[in-house]
Amino acid sequence: MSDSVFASVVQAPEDPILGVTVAYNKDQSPVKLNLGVGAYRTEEGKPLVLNVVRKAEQMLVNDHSRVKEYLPITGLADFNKLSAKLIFGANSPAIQENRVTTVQCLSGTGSLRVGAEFLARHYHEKTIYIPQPTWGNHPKVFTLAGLSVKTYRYYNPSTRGLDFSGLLEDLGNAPSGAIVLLHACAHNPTGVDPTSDQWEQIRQLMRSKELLPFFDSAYQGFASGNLDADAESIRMFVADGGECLAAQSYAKNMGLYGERVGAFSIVCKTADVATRVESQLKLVIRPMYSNPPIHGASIVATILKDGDMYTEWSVELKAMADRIISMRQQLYDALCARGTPGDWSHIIKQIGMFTFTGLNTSQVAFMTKEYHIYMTSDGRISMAGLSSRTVPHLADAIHAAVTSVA
Ligand code: PLA
Repeated sequence: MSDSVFASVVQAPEDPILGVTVAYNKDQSPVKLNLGVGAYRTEEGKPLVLNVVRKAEQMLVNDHSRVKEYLPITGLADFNKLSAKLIFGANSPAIQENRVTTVQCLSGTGSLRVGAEFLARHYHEKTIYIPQPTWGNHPKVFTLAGLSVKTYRYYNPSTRGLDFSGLLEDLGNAPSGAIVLLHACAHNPTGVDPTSDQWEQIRQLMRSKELLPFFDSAYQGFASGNLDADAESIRMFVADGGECLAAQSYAKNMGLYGERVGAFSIVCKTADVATRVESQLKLVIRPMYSNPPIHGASIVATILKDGDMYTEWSVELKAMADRIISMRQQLYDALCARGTPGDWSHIIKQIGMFTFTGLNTSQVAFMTKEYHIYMTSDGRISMAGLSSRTVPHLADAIHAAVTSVA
């Protein structure tokens, strides 16, 4: 037999985030703990399907008038309208003036990719500034779409807080028109968000320099437990009448991870521009995956359009957010109780799904080897994967890592 025509293909490394789950799955230890990927778990350590999602699915299954036809290229129309309302606000003038175009995409990642492909084709400035650090997939998505990626300062490791002056300086030095990727809330991986005042300063600077905001909203409702509060940053940018882009994911806030349901919106200056923009988004999507899947979007639309189900969702969402916040407190208390050297107050100060612990690569490797705790090598842990039962084990591991590994 002759060699494979692919014989020269080299083995690729695992993904820095999803590869953590691959390693976790291979571990036979009964105490193993996966704090890598940001996926919500219950106090019992189980994945959660929201009650309201089960209910919506039941309604969909029982409705025999529903068929499995292709959706339009832009997805489910109801879903798109409701998604825009969810993120921009029920009374958003931009929506009322028909200046917003929203297309259903494959969760947050697909929304970012469609948006990036559109910008690469139709926007004059091809440079996108992303925060340093950011979600590991951002640079890959934007580069593959044809944009050129640069970073702006975001996080100061010594304060474990926002490097606000660095951020303003770097955006101030960006070329006029450059695209700027902003995490709408619950910044991943740092858990550090600007305050409202800081957002306002960022907005003023960006508008004065004509920088184009591209919001990644993967955690609406997960940061504060309140859907409106978590959209405040985006709404500030829409309220000034300027243009902006937004990628929405329902993976975390509705627990629809594997359904791959999300939305991409562009807020334009006029309805006429929005119509033409949408026509071009269709040309981006059609050769990529033709049209999006129907099931997840139907679940979301069912919940968003019914007042009672919407309320039920927001209660369940708040419960998830609250459980994460209580895990922060429990972990912080457990480290204090152990007298673990260092200041751990960032655990309770940071926002959203993750804690950026400050543990280094060697300490992370130690915790995985000795304690079977899996996390990304940058020291990020998913608080959503933790429970009262597993906090002591994690605290023991952190204590041992900090006291024995430099
Ligand atoms: N944007 C940010 C900032 C994210 O953190 C994630 C997911 C996404 C977009 C994309 O999510 P979606 O495509 O599933 O909607 N980040 C996860 C998972 C939760 C991942 O890496 O894919 C994470 O662990 O960082």
